[in-house]
Amino acid sequence: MLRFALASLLVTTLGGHGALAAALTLWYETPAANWNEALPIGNGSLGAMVFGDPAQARYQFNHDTLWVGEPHDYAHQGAWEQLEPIRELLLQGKRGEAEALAMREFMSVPLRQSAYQPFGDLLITTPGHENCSDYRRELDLQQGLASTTYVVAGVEYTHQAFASYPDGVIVVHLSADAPGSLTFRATLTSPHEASRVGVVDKQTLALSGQVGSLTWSDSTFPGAMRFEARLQAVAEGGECLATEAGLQVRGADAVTLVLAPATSFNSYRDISADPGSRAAETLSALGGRSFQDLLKTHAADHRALFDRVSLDLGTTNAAALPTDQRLADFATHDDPQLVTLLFQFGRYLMIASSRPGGQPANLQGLWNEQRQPPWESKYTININTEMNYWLTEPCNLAECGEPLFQAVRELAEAGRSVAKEHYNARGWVTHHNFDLWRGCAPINHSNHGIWPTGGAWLTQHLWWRYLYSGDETFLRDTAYPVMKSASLFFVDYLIEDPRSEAHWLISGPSNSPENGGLVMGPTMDHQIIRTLFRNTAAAAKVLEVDPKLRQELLDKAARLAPNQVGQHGQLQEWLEDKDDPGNKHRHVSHLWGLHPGEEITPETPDLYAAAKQSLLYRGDGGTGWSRAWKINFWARLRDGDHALLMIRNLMTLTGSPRTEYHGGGLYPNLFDAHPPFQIDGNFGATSGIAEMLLQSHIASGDDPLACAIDLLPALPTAWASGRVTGLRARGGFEVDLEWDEGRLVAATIRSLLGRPAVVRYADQERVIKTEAGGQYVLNFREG
Ligand code: FUC
Repeated sequence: MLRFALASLLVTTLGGHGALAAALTLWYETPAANWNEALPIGNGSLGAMVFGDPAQARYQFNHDTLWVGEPHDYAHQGAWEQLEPIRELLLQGKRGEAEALAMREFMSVPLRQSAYQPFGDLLITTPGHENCSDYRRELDLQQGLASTTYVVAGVEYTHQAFASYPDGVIVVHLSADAPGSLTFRATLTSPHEASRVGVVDKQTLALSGQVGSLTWSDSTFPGAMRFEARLQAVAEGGECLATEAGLQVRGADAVTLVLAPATSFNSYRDISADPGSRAAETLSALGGRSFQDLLKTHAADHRALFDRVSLDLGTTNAAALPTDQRLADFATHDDPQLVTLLFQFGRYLMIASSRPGGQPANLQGLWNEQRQPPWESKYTININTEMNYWLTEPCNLAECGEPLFQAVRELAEAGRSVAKEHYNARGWVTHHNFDLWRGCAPINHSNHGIWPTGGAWLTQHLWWRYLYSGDETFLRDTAYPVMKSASLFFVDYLIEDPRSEAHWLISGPSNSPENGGLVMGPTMDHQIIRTLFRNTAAAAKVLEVDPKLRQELLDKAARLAPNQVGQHGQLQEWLEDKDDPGNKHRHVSHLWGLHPGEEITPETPDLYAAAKQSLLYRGDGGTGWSRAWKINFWARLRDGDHALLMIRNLMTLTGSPRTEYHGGGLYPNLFDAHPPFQIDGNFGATSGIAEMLLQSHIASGDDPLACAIDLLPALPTAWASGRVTGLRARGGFEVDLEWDEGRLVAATIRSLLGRPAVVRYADQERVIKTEAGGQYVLNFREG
C-alpha cells in the first residue's frame, strides 16, 4: 500500500534548474541548408529565422502585423435569405444542391482571406569565411539566444541573436577572439517590390515600402500596409559606414546590429500609423545601451516565463549528439531527453510568438518567408489555433494567452455583421478561419467553410483563464460579454430537428471539420455549443447576472442532440450512424468532447469506450497536428503507452516541404511538419505531454473553481522515473511531481487562491485546503 502522507505548509525552493540548462539547447554542426533547418527567435511580434552561414549569415525576419489586404468586412449581405432553403435541401438529403446553392449565395466576400507576409532579410556578408572549422550553431531555449561559432585562420568568430520583448528589437552581435577581425557588410532586402533601402545616418539604414497586392484562386487582396525597418550598427573599434549598398564594417573588434521593424498597423480597423517614426522611436528609446545590457534585460524577461516549468524524463548518451542526428535516431535509440527538449521547445515557441500587445500565434507562429504561404499562414480555427493555445495555462505561460483573448474580443465585434447578414441572428459568429482583418464569414468552399462553431470553441480559452486564475474581473469584463454574445447567436441559430422524436436541437448547415461535406448536426458542433452554453451559464452564476438567460442556456444545452454510440461501437461523427471505420481522416472532430472538451470522461463509461474505439479506427498517423492531438486524446484516455506511441509517431525526421495529409513529423529544427511546417503540432505536443503528467477538471457543478487534480494520469512505462515542476491546475494550483519506478513519490501543490481541491492518484484521493500561498507536500513513498 502507498502511504498518502500530508505535510502542509513546507517551504521548498524550485532550484535545481542549472543541471538541466545545458540540455535545453538545439544544436547543429552545419549551417541551415534551408528554412526548415534555420532556428527561430522571436519576441511575440518580431521573429527571425537564423541560418548561420559564416560567409553569408541570413536573418529572415517578420513582424506579426505585416499582412496583405486592408480593413474589410467579409460579410455577404443578405445571405440569410438562403439559410432556410439550404437547410431544407440538406434535410431532404440533397447535399450537392445545398453546397452549390451555398457556394453561390452564402459565402464570404471575397471567398478567401488574406495572407501573412514576410518582412525582409538581414544579410551579413563576410568574404573569406566560405571555409571554416569548429562550426557550431545552436538555440539556447532557456536564454532565448541563437548563436553561431566557427574558426577561420585561427580566429574564433561568434554571432549571437535574440529578439527582445522589453526593448522591441532584434539584436545581432558579432565578435571575434582577436581584435580588429570583423570586416563585413550588412544589408537589408525585402521580397516586396515597392521597397527601398535608404541611409538614415552614418550607422543606420532604413528599409521601407508597402506590401504589394496578391491574387490567389478567385480573390484579390490590395497591398496597403506600409512598413519600415531600421538597422543600426554600433562598432567597437574599426570603422562603420552606412551606404545604400549596406552597412560596411572594417576591422572592428565587436559589432552590435539592432533591427527595429515596424508597420502602419494600429488595429484591425486602422492601418494609418507611421512605421518610420515608430522604428526611429524604438531605436532612440534604447539610449545607446550596450549589447550586454540588452541581452541581460532580454534574458531576464524570457527566463521569468521559461523557468517556471522544468521537466526531467531522464538523460541517455544520445543527448550528447546534434539535434538533427538525435531526431533521425529517435525511433531506434532511447532518448527521453529529446522529448523534454520538444516539450520545452513548445513553451519557447509560445514565448517567442505570443506576448501581450502582439497578434496571436498564427499557423506558423510568426515565422514565414513566403508571400503566398501555405493556407496564408493565417488562423484556422477548426483545430489549429486552439491547439496553439492549449498549453498556455497548464504550462504556466498564462500571459502568452493574452493576444488570443484580444483577437477573440475583436472577432466578437467583427462577427456581429456575419451573424446578422448570414443568419439574421443576434450575437457574433466566426467560421473556420480568421485573418488580421478578423474575417468571420465562411470561406473557400461551402463543403467545409460553413462551420459556425469556430468562435464558440475559442471562448473555451476565456473560460479556462478564469478557471486557472480565479480572476473575476477578467470573467466579468472580458470573458462573459464575449461568451454571452456567442451564446445568443446559437440560441437564435439552432433548429429543432424535424426528424427527431425527442425534438433535439441541432446545428446546421455545418460540417464535421473537413470530413464528409455540408450536413445538418455534426456531433462536434453539439459538443462545442453544449459546452459554450454550460460555461456561459456557470459564468453568469459566478457573476450573479442574467438568471433568465442562464436557465434558458441550461435548458437548451439539455435539448441539444446527444453524443451517440453507433453500430461499430464508435462515437458517431454525425447524427446518422454512417461512420466508416476504415476512414483515417486527420481530423478527429467528434472526439472534441474528450479533448479539449470535458464531457466524455471515465464517469461516462459508454461514451468513453466509444471515443476510444473511434480513435482506434482513426489510427496512429495523420498530419503533424493530428498526431499531436492524439497524444492529448490518449492522455485523456489514461493510456500513457499509447500517448508515447503518438509522441514517437510525431518525432520522425521529415524532409518534405510539400503539403501532405498523411505525412506528419518534425523538421531538423524541430518545427512540426504537417507537412509543410505548421506550428500547431509543436504546441499540441507540449500540451499533450503536460496532459500525460497532470490533468485537472471542474469537480463540482456548484463551484467551477472546486477542481479535481489528477497526478500522473497517463505515465508511460518507458518514463520510469522523472520530475516535473511548475505545471498549473484549474482552481489555482501549481504542481511539482516526482516519480520513480513508474510510481509517484512526491507531489508539491502550491495553492494560489486558497481553494479546496480533490487530489487523485491511482485509486487514492484526498481533499486539500489551505490559505492562498500555502502549499502541500504529499508523500507517496511506500511505508
Ligand atoms: C485545416 C486542416 C489542414 C491544415 C489547415 C491549415 O484545414 O485540415 O490539415 O492544417 O487547416
